[in-house]
Amino acid sequence: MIKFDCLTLFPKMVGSILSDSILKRAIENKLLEVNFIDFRSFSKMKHKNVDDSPYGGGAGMVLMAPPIYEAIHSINDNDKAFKILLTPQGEKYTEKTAKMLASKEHIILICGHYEGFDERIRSFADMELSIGDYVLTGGEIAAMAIIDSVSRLIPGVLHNDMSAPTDTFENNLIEFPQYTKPYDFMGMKVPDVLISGNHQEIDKWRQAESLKKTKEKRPDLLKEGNN
Ligand code: 6GU
Repeated sequence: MIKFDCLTLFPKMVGSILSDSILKRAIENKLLEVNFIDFRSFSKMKHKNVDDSPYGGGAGMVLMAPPIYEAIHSINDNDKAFKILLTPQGEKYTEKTAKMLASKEHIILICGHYEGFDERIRSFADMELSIGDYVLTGGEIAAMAIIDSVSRLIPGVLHNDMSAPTDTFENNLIEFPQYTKPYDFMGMKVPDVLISGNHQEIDKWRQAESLKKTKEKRPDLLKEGNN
């Protein structure tokens, strides 16, 4: 069981990934819990503002520290939770990070919006994560990516517990090619080895294809230190 508490001004957006299929079943089976906290409700400002203009001047608005601080402290056992700030300035999120997070019991995700954070918000987090080198309008899409990718690593969440270890990025490799019926699709046939019934040969072929595909598509994965 992993519990996520997601601080966001757009709870419905992040919640949309929980209403279908795998994650919905994970929640029903008590393998996963996801709560949303709209930190606007913790604003002590007249109009429930959560941002203001930057000290020193300049364009844009900056997210204020107090509503986020109060929202975090409203969560039970927040001191023991692993807190993540979602920002394009964070460490790049990979499957390795997903595995590390899958070992946690309680994760707090802090989604920013607007142009930036008050620098003091950084002191609330154990880690800052980015899902890639591009800028999103807020951390919600990153939070969805993290909740989804961590949840599928929780034992029992996927139909087949054996499927995760052969997936893309396991052992720094891309997954081998898969085929199902029909045998012949518009002249493109299933490789003979897969219908040979020889499991040793099939494993050998899959390992070789996995390596070949990785060299072609993602040679960077094969360099040491990546992923
Ligand atoms: Cl986590 N947040 C924002 N706003 N933009 C991003 C990101 C996060 N990761 C990549 N781009």
